[in-house]
Amino acid sequence: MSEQLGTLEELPEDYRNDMASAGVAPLWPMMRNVLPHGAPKPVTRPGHWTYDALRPLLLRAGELTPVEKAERRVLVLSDPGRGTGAMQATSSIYLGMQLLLPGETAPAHRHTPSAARIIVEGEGGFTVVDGEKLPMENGDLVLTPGGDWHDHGHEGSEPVVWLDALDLPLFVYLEGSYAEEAPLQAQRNRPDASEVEYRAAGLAPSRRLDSTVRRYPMMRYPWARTEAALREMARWGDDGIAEVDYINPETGQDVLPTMGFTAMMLEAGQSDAPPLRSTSAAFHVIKGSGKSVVNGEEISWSPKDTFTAPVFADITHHADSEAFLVRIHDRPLQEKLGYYEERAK
Ligand code: 1HN
Repeated sequence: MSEQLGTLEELPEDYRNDMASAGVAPLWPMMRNVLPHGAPKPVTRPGHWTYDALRPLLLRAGELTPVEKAERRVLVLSDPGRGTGAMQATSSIYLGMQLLLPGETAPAHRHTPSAARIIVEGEGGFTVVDGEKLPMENGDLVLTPGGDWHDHGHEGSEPVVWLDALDLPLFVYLEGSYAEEAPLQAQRNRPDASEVEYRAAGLAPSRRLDSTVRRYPMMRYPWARTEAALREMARWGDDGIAEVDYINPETGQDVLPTMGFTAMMLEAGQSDAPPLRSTSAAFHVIKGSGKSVVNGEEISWSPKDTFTAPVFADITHHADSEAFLVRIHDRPLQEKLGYYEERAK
């Protein structure tokens, strides 16, 4: 282990000025900022957004701002460590709560970042991704992969709300974030692939040698199937909580290149103390209530709440009633970069 490193103040002023004029700076005073010992020192702080607080604000946005003036009518969930207005909830995950009112449409666009939605409230909403109409039902996970055209519509009679998760911070950091716009898309007149090609786990359309498989073959994961799977795993599994990863049914890999989605079930009274993970995470409560402790901060959650944890957070969950949470994380990215890590507590 090296000694305490030299500081900028220790250097003569004329030398500092000459360095600045030459457009250089000494590394050693800044070294520990970018390479702390043992583990990262995240800027991200745990966040908690109750739906009780967000819902009236969203509905008010519906009165104040017509969707035409918003393109996407969204309230952004800003990381408390970065302050309100920050376009990120953790280092790698952007979160926003989006409102669409009956009869409204959000125009088609496509962009480099990928998005996924978890439906929070309301019936009759849908997203069209590359011509495929994806109904949005409570708890569903709906993907809009980077580069795919998507627009939203609403055929129901009550407000529809969903949680958007995007890998936007990463694309902004890379200076790779941009969008293109287009008119609403024509919709193919057929149910989405989750209802046709991937109706049952373990079955996929038979292919010929020369057939091509879409990169994102299934873009809607109906909640009812996730819940049924978790319930059976909880019923028959050994101790430990029931957890499932959302996967691409053709490859078995994560559903998007950088973001991963994991659903978990906690039975009433059950606790979970996962290992410290190198990923940051956002938890969305599909059903149930309970408490989580994230780096010593207690978060009491109820249905439709969202909370976050920085990288390497010490997390415990406890369910007061039977609970279902979806964890949004960046494990796919970290695995691609070769540094995903779990540390036992
Ligand atoms: C976006 O495309 C949507 O399509 C929502 O609904 C939120 C936030 C930042 C950039 C693109 C959407 C977004 C977004």
